[in-house]
Amino acid sequence: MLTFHSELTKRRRALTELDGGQLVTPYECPERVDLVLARVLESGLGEVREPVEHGLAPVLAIHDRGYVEFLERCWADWVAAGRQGEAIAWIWPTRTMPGHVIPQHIDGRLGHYALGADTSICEGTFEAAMASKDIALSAVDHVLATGEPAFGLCRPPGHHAATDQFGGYCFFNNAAIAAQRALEAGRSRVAVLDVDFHHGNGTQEIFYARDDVLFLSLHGDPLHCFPHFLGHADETGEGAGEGFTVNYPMAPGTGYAAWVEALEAAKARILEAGCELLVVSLGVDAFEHDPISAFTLSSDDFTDVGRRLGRLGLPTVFLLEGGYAVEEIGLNAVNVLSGFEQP
Ligand code: OKP
Ligand code: ZN
Repeated sequence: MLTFHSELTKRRRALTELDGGQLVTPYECPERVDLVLARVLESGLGEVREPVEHGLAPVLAIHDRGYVEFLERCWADWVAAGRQGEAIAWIWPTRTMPGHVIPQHIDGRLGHYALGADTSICEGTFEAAMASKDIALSAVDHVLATGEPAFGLCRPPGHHAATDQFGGYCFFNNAAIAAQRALEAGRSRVAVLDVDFHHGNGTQEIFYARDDVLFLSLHGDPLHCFPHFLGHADETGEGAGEGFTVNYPMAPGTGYAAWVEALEAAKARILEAGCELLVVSLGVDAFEHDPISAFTLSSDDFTDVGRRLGRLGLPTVFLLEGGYAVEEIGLNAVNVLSGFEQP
């Protein structure tokens, strides 16, 4: 299958992540892209292509305009405020102080548009996020045009990004942007299957009231795992979207036997709903040695995941989300893709 890749994704090279009370070097680092690309080339998966620029229109089909403008200007505003470190949100609207006006000050704007403090904004973040969504769009365009599968080597990831919030290393919701693209190309229903260890809160929020996108997520139970405030099994959609959000939260320590049962249940729902295209939010942080996750999938299990997805027989676009065991990120991601091609 084709891989879409761009060096521009590496324009984001954040230096700080607030993690356990310390500023650490971010887990979501540009080297992840090089390592996955190296494995794609080594495995002979197929041709690697540059994405086509798609501009902002497909972003604005999903995200709030004020949010997009905030992301575009954030770094300049932060520097203009005389700040030394990277832009990190530290005050939020809360239950007791909800706020009804978007602040003007960069600190207030950061809190308004951030869902957590884990994700610093640095120079180049907007450009990398633009490249990442162009990769997703080019990959889904290829699937739409040919019916053949494609892999978008997206970075930064997207599934935590909501209509007007960034966080969890995500800025633009690549999977949501790709799903919307498929609808606009005439597909009547699209499935977004999120196999990243973390719940895809952004994708869920974006499509929660809609029945044209079926969102399904296999993830660490939010009682114990990031993002903590969304992803429970009783969140099933609202209004027309009732029944079109499906969550499979699983306890930390969950292994492949239980995980794959959830995967098969998700596959059955995708077929039942008559989805015409599959977007896979492909995080490989369910891996046993992932440093920030808690499932125990092996590298061979990822091959089996791909094989099982291949048996769905749907036009499929894979978009990279998480995966922080950098030694094995290439192996694990490409195992899914290779497994898909040998059902
Ligand atoms: C992004 B993706 C704080 C720990 C929490 C957020 C995890 C984001 C995961 N340093 N960090 O879903 O792989
Ligand atoms: Zn993740």
